[in-house]
Amino acid sequence: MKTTLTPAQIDAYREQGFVLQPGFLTADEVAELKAAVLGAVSTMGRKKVAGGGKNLEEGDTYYDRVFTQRLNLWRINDTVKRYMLGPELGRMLCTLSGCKGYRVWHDQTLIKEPYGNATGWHLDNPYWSFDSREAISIWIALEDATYQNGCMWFVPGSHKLAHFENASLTQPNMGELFKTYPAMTQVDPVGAPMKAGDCSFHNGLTAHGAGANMTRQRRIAMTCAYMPVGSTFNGKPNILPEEYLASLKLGDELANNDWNPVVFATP
Ligand SMILES: O=C(O)CCC(=O)C(=O)O
Ligand SMILES: [Fe+2]
Repeated sequence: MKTTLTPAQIDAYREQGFVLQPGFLTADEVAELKAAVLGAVSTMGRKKVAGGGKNLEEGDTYYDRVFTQRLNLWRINDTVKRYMLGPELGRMLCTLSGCKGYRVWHDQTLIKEPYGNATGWHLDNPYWSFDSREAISIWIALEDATYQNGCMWFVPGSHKLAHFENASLTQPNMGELFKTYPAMTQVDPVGAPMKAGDCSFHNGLTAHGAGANMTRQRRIAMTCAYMPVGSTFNGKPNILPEEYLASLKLGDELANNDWNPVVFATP
């Protein structure tokens, strides 16, 4: 795992709201993580959230055909946990943002199947149960991600324009987000093709999306979202387990070490 970041990458992340890390995983690491991800997915059937979260099932809507989405694989697979919750990765997040520590929010594999729908432009943080300008997601290509099969796209600098309002990902209009944020249309989006093993980091308020998969192969990605330590409950359920949700009051710190363990904290 290539965990060093250059000053130019850190500046790019802070200015543009995303950065690429080519060669993040070696070919052996890609093979190991991919096998673990696909193994975990196959044990889940149509269930979308592993390990006790909200009970969601895959159907056949437009959104179900954007990708095969399975969350919190780390809770049922130790290899996924070792990669996605490792302290070296956690340290990279702190280096990028300057935050003191991160907890895992949730992981998710996003497999854009052959002929899969495009991923509409959206922001991530507004889906989650905390509001932060410093949440970060990693997106790791486990197969080459290309313009043909639906690589990621980002709007540079959009994290500085965003607040906590979003477009719904479950409706099919790609550009819905820009009705809320017209200023984001002043900047050209940037495509991010990746080789298997490359990754990107994006801020939870950076506008991003992906094209349709026009090919006969699967576009397999493993992603994980991280929440700054100290973040507080904003009232949104997202995928929180019902019992935990019922115990939370607005403003409570999200500090459940079983559900959202710390991946890195600066001593
Ligand atoms: O993989 C995709 O198509 C979208 C990924 C995404 O939205 C994310 O990682 O936050
Ligand atoms: Fe996203």
